[in-house]
Amino acid sequence: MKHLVVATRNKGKILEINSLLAGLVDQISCAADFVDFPETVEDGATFEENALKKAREAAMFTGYPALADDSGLVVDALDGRPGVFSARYAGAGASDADNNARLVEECRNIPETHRQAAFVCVLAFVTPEGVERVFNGRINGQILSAARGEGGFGYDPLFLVDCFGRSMAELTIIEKNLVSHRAKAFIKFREYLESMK
Ligand code: ITT
Repeated sequence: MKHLVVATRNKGKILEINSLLAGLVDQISCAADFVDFPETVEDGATFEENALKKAREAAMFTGYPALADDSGLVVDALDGRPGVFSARYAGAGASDADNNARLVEECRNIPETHRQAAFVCVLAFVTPEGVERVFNGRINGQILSAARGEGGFGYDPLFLVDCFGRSMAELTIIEKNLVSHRAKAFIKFREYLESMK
């Protein structure tokens, strides 16, 4: 593919996505590369609705094929919260630190045996000609009582990755990109693009 717009402003995502797209796309642009790139209102009830909305607006605005990532943390004992509200769990404009503090607080009384959670990623690919596809990825883990590690972004320091026994923030970006929710969705996107050749 010649040119793909990645409809995100999240710097943590951009870092991971650039390496997940390696060798697949000649030129990658993101929201920050355009003046007045649309600020999509993420009012969908599902990750898929929000991902499609972001990708449609980006494809329409730029005239290029667009990829949007809507992702978040789903905690079983919190009835799936923060879910689609992951970016603003502690309120509009909340920082990662604010959201993590709220998560620690909400999980305070949940015993270690009941802290199952998952990171979920839905990628939406939309072209100006009207092609629309979605790809899903998920990784299971447990919510930690206190932050561990310095890597990644968002809730990574509070998410113990089952298959590594380390927090997501204790993984290198190479390790995270082997197992993450985002990586799994990108494997499906890569297969789709290759099947289109
Ligand atoms: P864009 O909409 O511009 O892509 P955003 O940060 O608002 O950026 P989302 O609406 O998809 O993105 O919200 C996802 C939130 O879920 C994100 O802000 C993190 O708090 C969390 N999240 C998603 N993927 C994550 C990951 O790999 N590690 C840690 N937290 C993650």
